[in-house]
Amino acid sequence: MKRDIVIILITIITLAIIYLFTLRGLIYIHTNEFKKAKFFVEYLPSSFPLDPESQLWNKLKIQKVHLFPQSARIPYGTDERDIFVRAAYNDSEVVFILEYEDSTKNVGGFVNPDAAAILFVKKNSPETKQMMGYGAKANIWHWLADRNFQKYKQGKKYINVVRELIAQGPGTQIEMTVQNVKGKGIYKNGKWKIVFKRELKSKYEDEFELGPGIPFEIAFAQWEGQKMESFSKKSISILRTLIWERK
Ligand SMILES: [Ca+2]
Repeated sequence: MKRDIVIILITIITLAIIYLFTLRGLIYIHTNEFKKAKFFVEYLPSSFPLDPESQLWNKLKIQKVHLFPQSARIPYGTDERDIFVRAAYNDSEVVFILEYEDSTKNVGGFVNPDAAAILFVKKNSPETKQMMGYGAKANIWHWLADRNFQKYKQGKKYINVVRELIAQGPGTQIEMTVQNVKGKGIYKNGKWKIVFKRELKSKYEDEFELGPGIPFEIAFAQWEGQKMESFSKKSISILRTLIWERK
């Protein structure tokens, strides 16, 4: 009996030590990445198609963005993942092309739709965590595979494939009354490729003006429909400083 208690105690202490080291490691990774993280938008003097497979995107550098399971709010995210992002602006528009592996094409039905999002928040705002803004207004572009299917496969032209949202902390997101982000996703060879596009100029009160000289931070999120992910059950990146490059 006494021996059993000792074994249980040793097991608990060992697990506690492993947990603390893992946690410390994660905090270290987050802190270090947070300090140096940047995301680049390249100047590309061309009109931007909505086609995720356009050859034009090959001119842009691909940036790997690591995602962590959302861990601040129940239900938590499930996985660490990588997505690959290209981005460009011209004199009137900005475009982001997201690409990531997904072994299942989920466009609704019995499971949730696959989805991805981009968040913008003004730099040096009160600390913004977990994608939805935190004491500071955020703009969110939320692409959904079911809407994508309805628009491009079922011909429902009036559907916005990307929801443009405003948020000021988790659970506060509301859809803007004017929707200005266009999007299109293609699923091929076990990968989603998604284009998000918007005019740099703001067309709505709470919509941010984007472009060089305006300091912003950016983050990305992804939901795997097959794992019934939606809302806070997602994988998210840390915030990165948005750099508008002009060579
Ligand atoms: Ca999926």
